[in-house]
Amino acid sequence: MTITRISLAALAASAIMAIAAQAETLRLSHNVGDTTTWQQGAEKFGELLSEKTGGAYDVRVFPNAQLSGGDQMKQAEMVGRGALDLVVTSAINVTPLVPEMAVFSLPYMYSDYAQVDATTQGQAVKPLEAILDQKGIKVLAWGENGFRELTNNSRPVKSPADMKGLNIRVAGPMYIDVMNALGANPQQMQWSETLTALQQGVVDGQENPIGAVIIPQQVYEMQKYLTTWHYSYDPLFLGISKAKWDSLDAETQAKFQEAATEAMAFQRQISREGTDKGVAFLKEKGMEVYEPTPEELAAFREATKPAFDTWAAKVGPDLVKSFQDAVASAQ
Ligand code: X2X
Repeated sequence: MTITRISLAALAASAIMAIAAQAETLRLSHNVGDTTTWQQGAEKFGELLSEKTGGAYDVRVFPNAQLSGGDQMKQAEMVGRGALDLVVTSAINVTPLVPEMAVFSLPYMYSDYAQVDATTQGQAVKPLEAILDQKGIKVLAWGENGFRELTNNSRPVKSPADMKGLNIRVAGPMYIDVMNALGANPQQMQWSETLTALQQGVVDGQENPIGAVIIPQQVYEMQKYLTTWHYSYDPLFLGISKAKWDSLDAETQAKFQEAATEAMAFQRQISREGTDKGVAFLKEKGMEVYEPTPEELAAFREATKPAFDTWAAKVGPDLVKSFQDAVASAQ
């Protein structure tokens, strides 16, 4: 009796070890710090995937674009050719590979989350998913970086005139045009170098979402002024290399899909919660927060219109129109 018990236990233990030994480790890259909602969403995906596949897969999360030498724009291309298994990144970082991805972040495309969800959680994103698929990236689910808000260390910004001459770090090419339209001096820089640049005063300011980035990366430690101008929205997506995806059987694919959908729903939720509570938190931390009136927002929208038009042409009028239609349907 005792012997049977022992050997059963030993058998169970060796079975567990065999499963653990067989677990395949997938590498997931993202390009912000490990305190962010990007990291939390990525970790959640790993947990859910492991659960759903009985431990067959293990996701290792690499923050700060470590796996692409600090280059946040290179991750998508690496996933595309199968050099990385998985990526969580924002649409902006994919615009060098797929210019159409700029559609989300066109200045003042959206004014609220209902409008955002009408696109990212609906049919409007399907043509983008098809383009990414051709580049070797299968989009599993859409998450959220969020509405990008301006911070700087020089002065409160209430109008386009206040932007004149400010040195603003930007992530990608569209924002160079937007900042130029506002009279600021844009400087494109990797996120991984931006915190140091802000600290050392190399640039006066930057723009990023409150819940996903500004708070978890403690941007308030080095920036005095924040303007909630909601000028540009930025989604995240969780993507898998098409080569990896195509190697999975249908049942396993369904588990990846479920894990991704749940993880990105969680990630959107915590980003929004962080943003909702964020302004009060940032004031507590000593930031001077300016929330523009509807008239002031209209002035920013008007001033950024030339950049909207330039980039709408690059994105393509049909895609822009389908996004605008989805946005209008949410009202
Ligand atoms: O670099 C940025 O500003 C960030 C973190 O928001 C992006 O990845 C676009």
